[in-house]
Amino acid sequence: MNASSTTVEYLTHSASEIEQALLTAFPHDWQIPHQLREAMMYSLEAGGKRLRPILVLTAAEAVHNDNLARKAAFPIACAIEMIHTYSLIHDDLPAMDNDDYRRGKLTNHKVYGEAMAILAGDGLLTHAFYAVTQAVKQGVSAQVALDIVSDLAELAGATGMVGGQAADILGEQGVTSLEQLEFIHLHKTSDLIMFSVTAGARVGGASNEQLIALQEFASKLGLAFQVQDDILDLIGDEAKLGKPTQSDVQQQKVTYPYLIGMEESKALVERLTAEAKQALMKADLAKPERLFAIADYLVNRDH
Ligand code: GRG
Repeated sequence: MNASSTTVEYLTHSASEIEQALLTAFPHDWQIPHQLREAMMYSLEAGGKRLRPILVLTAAEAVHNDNLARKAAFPIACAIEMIHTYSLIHDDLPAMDNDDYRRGKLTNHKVYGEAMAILAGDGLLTHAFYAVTQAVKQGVSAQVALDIVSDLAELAGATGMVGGQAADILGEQGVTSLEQLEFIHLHKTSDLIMFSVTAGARVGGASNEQLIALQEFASKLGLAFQVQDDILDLIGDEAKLGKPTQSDVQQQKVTYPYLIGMEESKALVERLTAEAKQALMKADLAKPERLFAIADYLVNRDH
């Protein structure tokens, strides 16, 4: 991929590289019950933007401008996509959102049944930690791999995404304040984005100052991504401005447009993206252009 390729070309190319890598995530000679392997691969191969793994690769290259850092980051890119995929499988279960479709395909439990869908999620979650350890074979130091394992547990687990999901479920009876909503989004969505940027930066050999600036970038970007997601959901539901749709009411779904209105939400996405880009400037990176472009792309995305 040369430096002049467009952002869409870059994202498409990176997504297909990640999809290739995911195909060999579970070696073919491993003894895995056939249906479990199929259920895990069904969701891993179901598409999606691959945003989180792309951020891992792009952050590594941004800090250390060569192809080696990017290459070494692949196992970690696969790991975060496994975590993201498991969270979607579990989120779609009858006990949670009870969804029939995801990424235009039947949800995992609709195809393989609830028990196998739970196990497919469990298998992906556990394997993600194995995947991180494989980065050592690509030249990542054991200390950096250990730091990444620790970040992953913190940001994906009870203090991170799982905690955000729990707060969301517990708050369904009445999320009324922006603070509550921000807590949910920061953990449910931003934390995996935080992990991706931080892990890539660690692989690239970021200094402490760079890590701090990149983490500020990630937290603003993650929140902007979620507010934009809320906006797109509402547009997709042919919603009325600033009012909950019928399905929002049924699911008691409280979103940014619901709490602050559509125009305010759009302004918030713009503001958070601008702040994210300011933080990126502070990081003083070797090759920041792709990260800037991803921030712009996300704010303008329509799906
Ligand atoms: C079940 C532990 C557990 C957590 C679930 C991911 C999640 C937490 C819930 C899914 C619902 C949701 C809208 C979460 C917000 C994060 C988000 C916008 C997920 C969708 O991510 P995209 O847009 O999806 O990157 P693709 O399909 O492109 O990968």
